[in-house]
Amino acid sequence: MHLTKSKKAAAGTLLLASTGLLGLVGTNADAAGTAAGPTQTQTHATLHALNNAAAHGTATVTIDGRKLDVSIDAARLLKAAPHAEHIHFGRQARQECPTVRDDSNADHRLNTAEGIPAYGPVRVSLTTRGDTSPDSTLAVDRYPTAPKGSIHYDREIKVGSRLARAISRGHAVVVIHGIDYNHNGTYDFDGAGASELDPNLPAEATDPVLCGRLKVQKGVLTVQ
Ligand SMILES: [Cu+2]
Repeated sequence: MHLTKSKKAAAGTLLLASTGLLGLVGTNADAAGTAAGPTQTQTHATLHALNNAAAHGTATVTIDGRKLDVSIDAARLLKAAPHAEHIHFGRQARQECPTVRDDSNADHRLNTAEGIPAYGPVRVSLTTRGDTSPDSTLAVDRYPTAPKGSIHYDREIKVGSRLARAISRGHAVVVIHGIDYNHNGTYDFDGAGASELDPNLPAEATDPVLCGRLKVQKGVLTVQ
């Protein structure tokens, strides 16, 4: 009996060891999880327009432990208006950007709520200052305002280790909000009524305009 037990234990150890090895070969970041070494993972998203917007952009998030270095460039957004921007992630979500098939009420626009099955809830509010938690999802006075229609955002943000791991595995999505449907140069209720998130805000202020999944960049640490 004792022999069987120890054999089992040995087999278990072997299995663990080989799993660890696989991890090392697969993704450097996760295998080294506990190490405090210089293990960074870089993720990158091409931001594509939603809701027939003309906007475009890119996002880069470098993960180092629990530290995120977030950098976003976007253009052709509504000028001089706040653009809420977030990192969305949901374990149950499809972990991608929504499509027209997510327009569940068939009103020919995707609001933020309709996108949640695709990109999940807000996990990080990419504010310019102060709190970056989901509490700041609609903190319109602390988001980039795109003075010339473009955003250049850079901020270092600390998050929980589980979220950091999810982002470093390529499961998170960057979403920028705010779209001037009726092209009158401002967010107003004539464009698409009230926001489903806050009836005091026009839907134009909260509907998603740009979206991209943060894909893991392989080989960025390779020395040539
Ligand atoms: Cu968002």
